[in-house]
Amino acid sequence: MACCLIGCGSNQGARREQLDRAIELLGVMPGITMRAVSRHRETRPIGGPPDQDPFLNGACLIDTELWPHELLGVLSAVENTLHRDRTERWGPRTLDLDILLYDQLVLDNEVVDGSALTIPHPRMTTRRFVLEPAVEIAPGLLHPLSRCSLSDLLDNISQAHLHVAIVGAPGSGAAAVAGAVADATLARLVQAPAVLPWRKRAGLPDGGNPDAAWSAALSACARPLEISTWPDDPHGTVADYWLGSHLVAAEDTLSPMALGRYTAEHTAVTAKTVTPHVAILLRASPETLAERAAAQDIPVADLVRLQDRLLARLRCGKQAGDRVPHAVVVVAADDLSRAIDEAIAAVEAAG
Ligand code: A4P
Ligand code: MG
Repeated sequence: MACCLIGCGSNQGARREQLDRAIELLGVMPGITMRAVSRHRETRPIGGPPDQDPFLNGACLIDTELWPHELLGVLSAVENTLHRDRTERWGPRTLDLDILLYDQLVLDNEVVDGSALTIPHPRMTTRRFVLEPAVEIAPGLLHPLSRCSLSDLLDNISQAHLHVAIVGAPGSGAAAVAGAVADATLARLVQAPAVLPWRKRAGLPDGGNPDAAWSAALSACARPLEISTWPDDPHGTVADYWLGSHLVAAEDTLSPMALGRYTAEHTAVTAKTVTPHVAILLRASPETLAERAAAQDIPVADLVRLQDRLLARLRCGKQAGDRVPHAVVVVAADDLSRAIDEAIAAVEAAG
């Protein structure tokens, strides 16, 4: 028996009746026991076509004997009964039922019989319209990647000054995405004052000391994020880098002795800085990474490994230490304008 959290939304037709009917239908399905239902809240549409009507969003908690893909099939059947139209992604809908959590299971785009499933729901950690109803019925439920409770995740996006980091391997477009997110949300933009010395693994062109180059880049990038000088930004802050990337890249580059020194320095320096509440990781396909590697004259395997390791570190949540952002959204970065739309939607969803 698995305990599952389901997100419910509607912004077309008789929204409240459709949501109530969906809950009723779910509760009588074989293999499902309804445990708790939140109240419905009106929310403004995030992403998708402009001029959509407001949503009603809620959540329910079920026990189920169904496997994840069987449960997805049941949710789709209930959506279809209530006349769900799937012509447009993030388009208006009579009913949307998403699996948010399925016990502590983690699935990354697992395809069974043509339908793909990602659990936990990949965009839930920055979505107020998901977390508020979820916290109402299951505040202590643990999100298996961040290792945070739902209540902690809601607190995390409810900061007076949200700090967002756009993260990616070199050439991922983080600067362009951060600039566009800052423009759209009126957040203050923090641009990396120094590049990661990661590309210099084969030796510094100027013959300098590689350890010194790593330290210099770290302190230059830490300075704008220092707590002591952190200004009050009513619309929050967006940085086009994350200091954790420096450590991930160093682990892949420095000798064990140099890495030991650098890790201690990294811990001391980052302790004085603001940890991002939200990270948006730009993930490119192997084909795009190959193009970028060629353009930057870097072996493609290095770029692939760095991206994988960044993803792994961010997905460890609290297990990787308390300086890892609690909300992480992975955005496909092959098409920059689409990545920008997704990143803006992820940040706006917190508001
Ligand atoms: N899929 C993968 N993982 C899951 C999962 N955990 N739960 C696949 C459910 N489905 C999952 O979904 C597309 C495909 O996602 C499915 O075939 C399934 O195999 P869909 O419901 O047909 O289409 P969609 O909902 O338009 O796409 P998506 O990507 O699920 O959208 P989201 O992220 O659910 O966002 N604003 C407000 N205020 N309130 C909302 O409820 N919802 C959305 C939809 C956007 N903006 C919103 C709201
Ligand atoms: Mg959906």
